[in-house]
Amino acid sequence: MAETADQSAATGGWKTARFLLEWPTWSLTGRRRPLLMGILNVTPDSFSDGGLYANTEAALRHARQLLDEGADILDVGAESTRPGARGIDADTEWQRLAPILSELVKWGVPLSLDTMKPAVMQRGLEVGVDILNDVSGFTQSAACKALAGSDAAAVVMHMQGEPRTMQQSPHYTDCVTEVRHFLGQRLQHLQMAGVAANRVLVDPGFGFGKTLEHNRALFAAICDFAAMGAGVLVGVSRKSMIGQLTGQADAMQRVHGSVGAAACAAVQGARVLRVHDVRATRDALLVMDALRA
Ligand code: HH2
Repeated sequence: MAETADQSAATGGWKTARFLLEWPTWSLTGRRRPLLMGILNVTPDSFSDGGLYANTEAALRHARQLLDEGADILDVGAESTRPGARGIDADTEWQRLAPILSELVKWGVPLSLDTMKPAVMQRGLEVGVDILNDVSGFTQSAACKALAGSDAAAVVMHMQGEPRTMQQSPHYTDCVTEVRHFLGQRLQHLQMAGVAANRVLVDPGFGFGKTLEHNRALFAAICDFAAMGAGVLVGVSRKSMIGQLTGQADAMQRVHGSVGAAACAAVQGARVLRVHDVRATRDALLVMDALRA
């Protein structure tokens, strides 16, 4: 069942549990520009900031900083999905999340939960998160059910394989077509489960079972993903593709490269940019807004 464009998150705004997130516009062209999703990893082992915000006080301080810098949405994750990561169990994941989510939900800002586990999604929904961000694309029926039984919004991401092994030998016949096919099927499935189109964004999943060439092809196709009728979220912040393109082996040194990629994604029509470095990305977007003809 096709929905009209106006009912989709691509054009009419993103309907989350508590907030309708409207897309801001570039002042010169009137076209839509992206919202910024600030990353809060409460993990000991994330690839770029593992361990920095693993205790509640440090995590909340960083959340405040992300908002002060201009984040529109906070995305909280407690399990690293970096290449090679071994998963943790749902109870461990929830123990890391519970004190942070229960506080952040009171701040009145759009709150996204980055998890692949239906049991964690369910607990997050009970606490009141607004968005479920599933890097496995709601392929588990319990994840789909948890989402459909709530008012939360969703980020549906493509991943080939699983984090532990996904970068060993990613392989596609035609990466863009295959990722688009997967996302199209997931959109259809969610719609049939009763999740309205204006709740869902898609994400090609940069770095999740992809080589640099795959990532470049997907990046060049952001406009094609946007044409699927759902808004597109782009997450490349500090990732190894930025390291490969800049020669920066240390993830903390990839800020400038990440801002360049974010600006490029914004021009191509991304609706949400998932970033570690909110201030730097925001400043770049403001300058683009002021100077682009
Ligand atoms: N990337 C990461 C985690 N979650 N979610 C979406 N939708 N898109 C992404 O590209 C994405 C994501 C990996 O980045 P990070 O959270 O910084 O690292 P780690 O998984 O090591 O915690």
